[in-house]
Amino acid sequence: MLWINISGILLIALIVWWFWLYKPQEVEVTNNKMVIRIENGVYTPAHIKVKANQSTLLAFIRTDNSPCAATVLIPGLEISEEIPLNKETVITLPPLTTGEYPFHCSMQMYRGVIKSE
Ligand SMILES: [Cu+2]
Repeated sequence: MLWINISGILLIALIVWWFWLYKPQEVEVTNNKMVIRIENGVYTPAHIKVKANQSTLLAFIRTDNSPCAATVLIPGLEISEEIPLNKETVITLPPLTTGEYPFHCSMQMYRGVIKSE
């Protein structure tokens, strides 16, 4: 019986951590360019910090051959870009006002966010 209680407590701790404590790591763009890898179902990095009012280059490299991963959409900026396999594809972001700009694949399984500040 004891292990049921222990695993219950561990499960609750995990849920608390996941929903309230976990903050994905943000990566700040340096030299106005950031390389984002698309592999194993995720964007790496997925949380990108850019400087406001300044154009930024995002270079996507896709090694994930899932067809869904082949399109990156940034709805807030009306950007939709095809990302061929194993080839660097550069998207130029216009100068952004402060805020958050989510980006995702065509089915929204791969997700990331650009934070401008
Ligand atoms: Cu997808």
